[in-house]
Amino acid sequence: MFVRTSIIPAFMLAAVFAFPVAAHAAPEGEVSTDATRARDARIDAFFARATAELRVAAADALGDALVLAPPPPPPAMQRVSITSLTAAQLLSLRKGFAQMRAWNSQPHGSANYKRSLVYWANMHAYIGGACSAASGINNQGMSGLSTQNATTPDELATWCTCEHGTSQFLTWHRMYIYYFEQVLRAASGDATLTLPFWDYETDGHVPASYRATKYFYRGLTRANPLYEKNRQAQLNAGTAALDPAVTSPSNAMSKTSYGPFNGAIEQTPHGAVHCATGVAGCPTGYMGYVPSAGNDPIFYSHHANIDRLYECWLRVKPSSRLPTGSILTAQFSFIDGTGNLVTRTVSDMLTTQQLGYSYAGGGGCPLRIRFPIKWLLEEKPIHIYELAGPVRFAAGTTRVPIRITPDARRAMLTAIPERGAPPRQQLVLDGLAFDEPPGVLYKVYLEGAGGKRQLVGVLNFFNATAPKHNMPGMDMKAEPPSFDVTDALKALGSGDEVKLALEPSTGLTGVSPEAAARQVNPKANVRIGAVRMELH
Ligand SMILES: [Cu+2]
Repeated sequence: MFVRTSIIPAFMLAAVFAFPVAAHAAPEGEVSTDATRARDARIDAFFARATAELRVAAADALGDALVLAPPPPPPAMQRVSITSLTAAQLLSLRKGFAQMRAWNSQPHGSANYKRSLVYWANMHAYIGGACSAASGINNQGMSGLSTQNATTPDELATWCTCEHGTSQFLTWHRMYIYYFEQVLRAASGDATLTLPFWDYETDGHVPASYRATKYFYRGLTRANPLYEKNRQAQLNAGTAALDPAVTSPSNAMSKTSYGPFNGAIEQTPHGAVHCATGVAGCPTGYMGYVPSAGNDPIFYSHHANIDRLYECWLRVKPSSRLPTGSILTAQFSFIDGTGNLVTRTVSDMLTTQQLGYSYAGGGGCPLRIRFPIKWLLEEKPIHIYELAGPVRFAAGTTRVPIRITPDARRAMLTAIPERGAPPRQQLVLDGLAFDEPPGVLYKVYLEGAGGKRQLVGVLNFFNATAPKHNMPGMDMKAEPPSFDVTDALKALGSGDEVKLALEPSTGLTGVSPEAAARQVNPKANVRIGAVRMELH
C-alpha cells in the first residue's frame, strides 16, 4: 500500500561518503583511454545523482523540516523583491509601465498595441466579448476600464487564455509573466530590467512605490504608473496590510506533488491576495476580478511571487515535483518583446533554468519548508471520515460542530509502521458554493474547549470570477479547499469538542470580524456540501 520512503540506513550513507572522492581518477599506472574516460564520466554522473538523492534522504531522515540546499549560482537575470530595488531599478520599472500604458492607445494590430498594458491584461482575461459578461464593468472598482472584444488574429490567439482552476495554473502563469517581463524590459529601454516580486509574506503592505500617486524625477512631478486607485483604500493609504492568513503559503508548501500544490497555492496565497487587494472582496477592484486583474501593475509582481514560491517548492525535489504527462504537451500563445506572436509548448518553458532567470537571495524561500514525513508516499488518503453534513453560512461567524469518532481519533494517533509516524490530517470542504459573491473572505479556524482556537487557512472566491466559471454559483470540482490540520488538532488537545469556525474577513490586518461581517452580501447564501477529514 505504501511506496517505500527514501530513508537510507545510516550505514549506507556512511559507506557512500567513505567512498574515496578521487576513486574515479584512473588508478596509478592506468593509461587514460576512451573506455576509461567513458567509465569516469559514468562514475561522475553517478556521484552527481547520488549527492542530490542523499541530500533529500538525509533531510527526510532528519525529521519534518528540511533545510534547503543552497541555490545554484544565479543566471544573469535575477528577479528581486520590490522592496529591495535600487533607485535606478525602480526608475526603469516605472518607465516600463509608463510606456506600456502609453501604448494602450496605439492601433489594434500594431506591435506597440500588442505590448500595451491593456493588451496584456486582456491576454489574461477581459470584460465583454466572448470572454466574460459585459455587465462585469458595473462591478465596484472598475472605473477607468471599458469592455473589450478580441478581433485581430493575434488577439483571438492570445486574449482570455488564462488558466484558473486547472492543472496549468502554475505553468501558464510562468510562461505569461516570462513574456510580460520581456515586453516590460523592452518598454523600459533597460536591458537588465527584471520583474520584481511582491513578498507579502514578509511585509503585507502594498509597497510604497506602488502606493504613491506621484513621483519626482528630473525636476518634475509625474503620475506614478505603478499606482492603481481601485484597491482597498487602507492598502493604498498604507494604514493596513494583508492579513498573514491571506499571505501564508504554508498550506500549499506542505503538499508533495504537483497537482495538490498547484491547486493549494492557487487558493492561498494566490486567490486570497487577489480578493484582499480588490476594493471589497471578489469580484471588486481590478485585482479581485479575473477579467480586470491584469490592469493593476501589482498583479504582475503578485504573480512573480507565486512563481517564486513555486520555485521554492520545486527545488525541494524537482525530479518528482515537476508536472508530467499531458500538461507538458499543451501549447499557449503570447507576444514577445518585439511585439510578435509566439506559440510555445509547456515543456520548453517549464523550469527557471530553461528560461534563464532566478530569484534573489536563494529565492527568499522560507529557510525551512515544513513537509510531512510522508514525503514520497502517495497523495491518496488512507482513511476518509465524514465530519459534518451541509453547512449554510451565517451572517457573522459560522460554527460547525465536527464529530471526531473514537475510531478516527485512534487512527489519527496511530503510527503507520512503514513511516514511524502517525498520518497527517487534512480537512476538506466539499461543494463550496454561493448564490452571489459574499464580498469577503472567510478565515477558517478549528476551535476547542474554552474558546481555544487555531487558524488553519482562509477561503476566497477569486476563481469563481474566472471566465470559465463566470456564472452564478461556482464550480470547485477540480480541487475543493483543503487544509492540513494536524498541528492545529494537536495544539487543541485531545478533547472531542471541536468546532469548525468560518469568520468573515476583509483580508486586512486591523479590521474586526464584525466590521467584515457588515460587508457580507445578504444574498450571498454561501454554503458547503460536507466537511470531511482525510488521513494521509
Ligand atoms: Cu492571479
